[in-house]
Amino acid sequence: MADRVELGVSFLRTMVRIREFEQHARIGYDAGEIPGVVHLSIGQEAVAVGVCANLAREDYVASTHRGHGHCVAKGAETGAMMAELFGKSTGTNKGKGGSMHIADFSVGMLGANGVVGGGIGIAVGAAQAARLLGKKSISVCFFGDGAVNRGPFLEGLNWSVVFKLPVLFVCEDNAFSAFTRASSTTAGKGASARAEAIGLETRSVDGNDVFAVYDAAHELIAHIREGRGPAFLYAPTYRLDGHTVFDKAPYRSSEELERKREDDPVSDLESRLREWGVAQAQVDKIHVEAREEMVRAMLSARRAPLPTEADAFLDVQNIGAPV
Ligand SMILES: Cc1ncc(C[n+]2csc(CCOP(=O)(O)OP(=O)(O)O)c2C)c(N)n1
Repeated sequence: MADRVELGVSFLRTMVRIREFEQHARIGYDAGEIPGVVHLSIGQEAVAVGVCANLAREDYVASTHRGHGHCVAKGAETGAMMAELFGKSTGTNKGKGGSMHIADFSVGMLGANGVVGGGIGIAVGAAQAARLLGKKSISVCFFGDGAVNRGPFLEGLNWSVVFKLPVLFVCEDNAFSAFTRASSTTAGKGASARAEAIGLETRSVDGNDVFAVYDAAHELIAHIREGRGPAFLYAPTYRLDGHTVFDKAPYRSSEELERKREDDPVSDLESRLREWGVAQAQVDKIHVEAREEMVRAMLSARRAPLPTEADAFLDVQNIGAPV
């Protein structure tokens, strides 16, 4: 039990850091300091944390357009992430990627990306590369419910089974595909049934319960590491914010939102930890430390220099040099 408490505290720390990061990103966006589009994953933190807690640094993660949580959970440094959102040269991608394209290869984060389902091919490719290079790394691919209706889903899952690749596919079903209820655009029995039909080992769990996610991912990752092929985790959760920071989500009722707020994965975990004897002071400290970390990240992002015009021509392919 002591191990579970310790694990729960570490889950809470990462979940709160993700939430604070995103709340500060919203402040930066509202203040006009962050260019581009920002998609928040507030309410979905348990999926990122429960899965990534099972990974080693040399494992890979491919993400979605809603990728801050996956990056933090995989170990990316929040100061560099915030600077990336601000478009600054100290960012994870020297300010060229922004919120939707954060990558940090040093921790195995292969990148957020703006193409729905785009991470699937990246994760499968990374798993195939690991196989060819004789590395032990596995790949995890996070994607939304919207991606299961796109071609890369069928292609990626099929390929991974044919080649028995070390990939965990994680479908984070946050109930919406942009402004549309995902249930209204997905035919048949849904994501898990499709994965099962293709031959993947599959589990469904409550995506707001970080321990349920952790335990299921643990089992599936053991299956993958034993060389028994890819696996699929279906994790229904809920997006508490709009699709992007400027979406007020008029397509759902305030009653629905209130009901879902009562199942907030962060406060659910806090209640469980208190029942297990963790002091409120310890929980409060986690919040204070996360807030301080993100305030520091904001301050250093603000002070950091923008990239120069010449930097636009570095680290890119086939566009030639400035004249
Ligand atoms: C190939 C492609 N089609 C359409 C879009 C526009 N688009 C951006 S996000 C989004 C919804 C994606 O829903 P889901 O995969 O469930 O992820 P969520 O936004 O719910 O996290 C769409 C359709 C896109 N980015 N890429």
